[in-house]
Formats: sequence, structure tokens, C-alpha cells
Amino acid sequence: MTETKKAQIGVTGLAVMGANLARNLARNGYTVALHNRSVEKTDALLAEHGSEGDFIRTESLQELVDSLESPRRILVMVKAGAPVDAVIEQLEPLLDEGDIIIDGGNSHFPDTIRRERALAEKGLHFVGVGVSGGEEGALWGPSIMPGGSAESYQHVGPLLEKISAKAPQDGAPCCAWISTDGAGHFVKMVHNGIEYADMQVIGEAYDILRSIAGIEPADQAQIFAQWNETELDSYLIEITSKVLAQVDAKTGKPLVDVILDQAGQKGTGLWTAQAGLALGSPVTAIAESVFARALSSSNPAARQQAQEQLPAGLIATTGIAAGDPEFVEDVRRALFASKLVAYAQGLDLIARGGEEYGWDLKLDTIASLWRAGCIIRAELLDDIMAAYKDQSPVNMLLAPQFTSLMEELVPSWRRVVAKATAEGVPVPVFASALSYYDGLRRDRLPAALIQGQRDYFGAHTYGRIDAEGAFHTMWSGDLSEVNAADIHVH
Ligand code: NBP
Repeated sequence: MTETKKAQIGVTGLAVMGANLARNLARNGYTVALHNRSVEKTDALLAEHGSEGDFIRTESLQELVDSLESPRRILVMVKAGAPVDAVIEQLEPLLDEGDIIIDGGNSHFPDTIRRERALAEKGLHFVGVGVSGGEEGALWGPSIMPGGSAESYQHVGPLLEKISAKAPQDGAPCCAWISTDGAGHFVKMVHNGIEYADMQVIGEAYDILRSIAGIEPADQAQIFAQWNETELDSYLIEITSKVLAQVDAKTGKPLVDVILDQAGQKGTGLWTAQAGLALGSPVTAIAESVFARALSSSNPAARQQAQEQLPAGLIATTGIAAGDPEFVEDVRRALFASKLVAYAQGLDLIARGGEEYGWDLKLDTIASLWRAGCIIRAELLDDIMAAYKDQSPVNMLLAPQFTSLMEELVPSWRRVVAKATAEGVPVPVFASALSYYDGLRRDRLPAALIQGQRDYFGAHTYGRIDAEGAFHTMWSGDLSEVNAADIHVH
């Protein structure tokens, strides 16, 4: 009797992402067992793409498990949240010690930490994998950020690396083990947070060019295409040029003018901002970009009334001639500087996350994984990778390649933020990123005053510049009185 052929990996959840990852695995020579809660998706995939590779059709999770070689590798691509727990609960009793469940969805990292612990107690591996690149990436090569135990990576790493994007610079796979349990999903979450900020700064540049320099979308499409030849070279700048060039078939207007200006979100930007708040990592550019989407969409009635009722109070400034190339260059530099801040903040959050959750994270490796396949892929990532490879800057902006760049960018950045503010064009990320930059480099921050206020109303104590320890002042109503009653608390 001949043994039935076993699959090297199983995929359950065959919506867009699962189906494309399954096809990618099969195209790369793996035998892939297919499963979906409702069998229609499995059959549709086989009908359309069954000839692309070696697939095994299964109708139940038991059949899926039985079709796999040992240790079993099962990629779960169902909707993030409760469905992942539901699938794990059904799979767990069917599996043997050492088998591996891979969650390739956008799960929240605390859930991944919880699931990994629970399954490890039962002798099963759980690998939370961040996958970026959308539908196309999943099919042709996404950026992959796997967490989980080092041991489980030995079993899943080769497959994931094989199907991942390859960096055009050196052909390296955009997949490498990040660290234990939720590290992969944490890094993917921050990737998405940076993506929010990157998209918002591009949006702000577009708005400034349109409102202040009077440049229409078709001409801006050319400008963004040119910018894509500079250090701004990135996927998001490239698609911006294409979006701005698009004409609406129905009205003949630029498509961007007929799209409702209310941005949606699915939650990973929110999670990044929440993590920044929880870990005390100032991801202001990311948080502002999440809020900018909320401002655009959460209360249309308030926006409508504000347009009619709130005074603009514009300030007269030197005029900008239509299409002024110097101003356009200022905007390009302001965009680049703001984008650098978004990356610096995101990487700072990743470093803080590593400290908090005990992950040994390599920022140069993480930057290298984003060079292809994912939405934030950009030329800039080569410099970021180099910055963290050669040294360990306490902040990305303090790596020599970026400090020297700032020399050239900052005056433009200040001019653009000042001009936009005077003209009433909202620039939440340009402006907050600049404030973050100034906050970092400021010799004395008003935090001293805040500490005084906190000690006044709550005896929270403060540190002194000239002595160690915590101090409390016996605050007097008489402001001229010397505070001789300072107490050194500990
Ligand atoms: P969806 O997030 O739309 O999920 C649909 C799949 O989940 C279907 O296969 C569905 O089965 C299955 N499912 C649900 Br819903 N509840 C289930 C349950 N209780 N038990 C078993 N299966 C269940 O699919 P997607 O857009 O392919 O995304 C998959 C994951 O990848 C998500 O976490 C997503 O956030 C992430 N992701 C998506 C993208 C993207 O560009 N779309 C990019 C990166 C990551 P059914 O067919 O029987 O209803």
C-alpha cells in the first residue's frame, strides 16, 4: 500500500490573505493542505488556482491535521480576535506535542503573548507572525515578522523566508525571527503605526501644495513622481503620484476631489498609539495621524458647522507664487523630516517594547525586513539599517547620517509649518513632529514647572539640578519668601 502524500504546511482561513499565502507557498514548491470554515472558499481557490501547485483539499480541521507531516505546521489566516481563539480551541485537541500553530493575521500582541503561554503549557508552539503587503504582497512576497520560540522558528523560518519578499538591494529575505511570543505582532503593529504617519505626512504635503502653492492634482502627480527619485523614494510616494493622476470616469474631475474626505482605520494605528502611551514612548506623529483620521470622519456635523462658524483668523505672510519651486522644495524637505521623526518614534517604541516584554530586538534587522514587500518600504530603510548596524543610537535621529541631514531639512520644515499655520492649513504631524524634534534638543523644558505644580498640589516631590534625591517644598502663599523649608524626602 502506498502512503498518502502529506503536506508540509496547512492553511486554514482562505479569504484574501490566506488564499494568497497558500498560493505563494505552493508556487514555492510546498505541498499545501487547504481548509476553510465554509468549504466554498476552499473549492473556489482550487477551481481557480488548483493547477498552480500541490494542494490537498480538506473539509474539516481533523482532515487538515491528518494531512500534515510532523511536526505539523498550521497557518491560521482567519479574522483577528475571537475567530483566532475559536480556531485554536478546535485545533488544540487534535494536535500532538511539538506541533506549531502560526497566526498570520493582524492579532493584537497581548493576545499573542497570552495564546503562546497557554499553548506552550500544552506542549504546542504558537507563532504570531506579522505579515505586511496586503493581497499582492501575500501572493508575491510579503514582509514577514515572526515571533514565537526560537525552536519553532527552526521549523517555520525556512518556509516563511522562502515566500517572503526579497530586498532588491541584496536579495536578503524580508523575514527574520524577531523574538519570543508577541514580538512579531508588536513589530508589525508599529510598522502599521509608522504607515499611518507616513500616509498622513504625504497628505499634509499634498494639502499645503494645493492650498498654498495652488498646485492641482495632475501637476502634483508629476511632483510626487519626481520626489520618488529623491531620498523620499518609497512605495507610498509612488502610489500617491498614481492616485493624484487618476481622473474620475464619471465626472472628469481628479478622482481625489470626488472621494469623501473621511479616512477609515482598522485599529493597528490605535494600538500603536496606545502602546506608546502605556510604555511612555512619545509616538506623537503616529498618534496625531490616528487622530487626524478621527477628526476627518468621526463627527461630520461638527466639521460642517465649524466651516461656517469658526473664524479663521489668518495672518498675513509673504505670498507664495503659484507653483513656486523653492516652496515646493521646502515642502519636500518638511515631509522628509516629519517622516524621519515618525520612524524614529516607531523604532523608539519598538526598543521600549523590547525592554518591557523581555525581547532582544535587533533594530537593524527589523529595518531590513521593511525594505521590500510591505507598505512602508522605502529607500530610507537602508540608511536606518546602517545606522543601527554600525552603532546603537539612543534615538534614530542621533545617528550621524540623520543629524547631518537635519541641518539641511530643519529650516524648510520651520518655514512650512509657520506658513501652513498662518494660512490655516492643518498640519498635525508636520507640526507635532517638529515640536518633538525641538523637545528633544531643548536644553530646559517646562517640565520643571510641571514638577513644581505637581509638588504644590500633590506633594509629588521633584528632583533638583544640583543634588541627588527627591525634594518637597513647604509652599508658601508669599511668593517672595525663600523656600527654606524644603524637605529632602529620600
Ligand atoms: P478576514 O479578516 O476577512 O477573515 C475572513 C476569514 O476568517 C474567512 O476565512 C472566514 O471563514 C474566517 N473566519 C471568521 Br470571519 N470567523 C471564523 C471562525 N469563528 N472560525 C473559523 N474561521 C472563521 O480575512 P483576510 O482579509 O484574508 O485577513 C486575514 C487576516 O490577515 C486578518 O487578521 C487580517 O487583519 C490580516 N491581514 C489582512 C491584510 C489585508 O490586506 N487584507 C493585510 C495584512 C494582514 P468563512 O469563509 O467560513 O467565513
